[in-house]
Amino acid sequence: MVKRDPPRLSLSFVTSNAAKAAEAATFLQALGIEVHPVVRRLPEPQSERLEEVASAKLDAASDVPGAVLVEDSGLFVDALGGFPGVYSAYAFRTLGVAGLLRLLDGYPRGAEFRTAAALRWRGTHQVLTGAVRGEIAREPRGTNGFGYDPVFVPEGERRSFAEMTLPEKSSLSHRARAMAAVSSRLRELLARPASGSSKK
Ligand code: ITT
Repeated sequence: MVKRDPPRLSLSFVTSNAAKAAEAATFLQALGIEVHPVVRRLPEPQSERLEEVASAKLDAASDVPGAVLVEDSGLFVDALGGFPGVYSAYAFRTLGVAGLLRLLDGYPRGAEFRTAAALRWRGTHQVLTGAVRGEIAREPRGTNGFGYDPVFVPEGERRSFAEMTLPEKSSLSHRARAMAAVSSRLRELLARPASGSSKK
């Protein structure tokens, strides 16, 4: 029997955030998917749903040829009714991690990090998600990662994401879970070429 190598998959990942691209690329490359970062800030609509924001970002990248991946992530804090959520980038620029900690002073610390990834693949538009529950730390800890990593402690861990190596963060993270879903969907689409779109 002739043994065939699995087809080589390749995606352009469009983002303004180099650290995010590096995380996604490392994770997907380990699964045999080549990732080419395209550094660009895509317009984001005002929406309450990460999935809609990710979808709109993908539409805004219509000039990027071939298979294209974008994602939108957010930190949803229970005691703040899900804030900063879809406003996480704005809250990070304005309040910063210190401002978030001040808002949470005296409140329960439960939170969830979520990613919605939107993929354009052979004319289809797919939206896949990943999430991780955790807690907001009392003070920033660690120097790895980016954004809210110093204050997010994933469930079952004592260390913040910023105290973990990239492989450790990727064994648990919202982004890695969304990228794992992207990889599975790609394999399904390759096995059974799809038509139409799936936005879920
Ligand atoms: P894009 O160009 O891809 O939109 P961005 O940095 O604006 O890049 P998001 O809107 O998805 O990305 O991110 C919202 C905010 O959440 C932003 O301040 C990020 O730094 C932060 N963030 C996203 N993923 C994170 C992660 O894995 N760990 C810590 N902070 C994260």
